[in-house]
Amino acid sequence: MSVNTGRLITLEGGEGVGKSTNLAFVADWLRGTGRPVVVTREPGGTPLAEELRSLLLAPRDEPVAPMTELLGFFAARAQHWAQCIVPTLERGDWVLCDRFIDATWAYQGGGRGRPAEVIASLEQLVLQGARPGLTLLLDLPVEQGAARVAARGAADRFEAEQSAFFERVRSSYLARAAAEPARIRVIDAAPALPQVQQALAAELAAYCRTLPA
Ligand code: Z5A
Repeated sequence: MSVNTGRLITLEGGEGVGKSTNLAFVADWLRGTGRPVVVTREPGGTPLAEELRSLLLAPRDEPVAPMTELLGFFAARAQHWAQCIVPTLERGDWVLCDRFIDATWAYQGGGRGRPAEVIASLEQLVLQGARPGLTLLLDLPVEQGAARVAARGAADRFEAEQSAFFERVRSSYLARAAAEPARIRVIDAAPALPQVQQALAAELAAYCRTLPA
């Protein structure tokens, strides 16, 4: 399956960087330029993928084997890709996705230490080489992200991890951005929201200028 992913934009980053907060801003910015946008998320984005999300994130007594977790994220992604993302792109609309393939590289690769060749082969199987046109990576020191989410209720299975895990996730995201600087744009998520959103708007404008009219 080959699909034009120029209209697929993803938002990435560690916990508490402001992805959910800024998702609506990015969607509004795109809609303000007349682009129809479907906003979605991973894991999730279809009824079945949302069920898989609940299974993947729920705290549980039984240890989750790293391979089970990795395959679970790809199972949810395969469903989301086939049933939501590809049909949306094929009809010419935009997709704005809260987390996508880079999260697997950062969390299961960097965080959990799953081998790169295993992730790469699953990525190839599910996405067949497709990558987002633009990835906005919100970056924040781990302790600042943790402080922002501290007020929230019960932690999910990932939020319960130690800071060393989130440091590996952050390093992995930044390494990917360094390797693909044209696609993955790093946004400093530490300043006040208006400043972060100004930076997001500048990246979106620059990206849209590169596309055919
Ligand atoms: N996961 C994975 O392991 N592998 C995969 O392939 C995929 C996902 C796809 C669920 O993700 C988990 O799945 C995730 C990785 C794993 N686990 N973790 N951690 P999620 O996206 O649903 O959950 P999340 O990362 O935990 O999201 P989050 O903690 O809600 O972060 P956020 O959406 O980036 O933050 P926020 O809710 O927008 O903002 C947090 C607070 O900060 C909030 O009170 C805001 O008002 C405040 N905020 C935001 N921006 C600012 C600024 N600029 N200044 C001050 N305060 C701010």
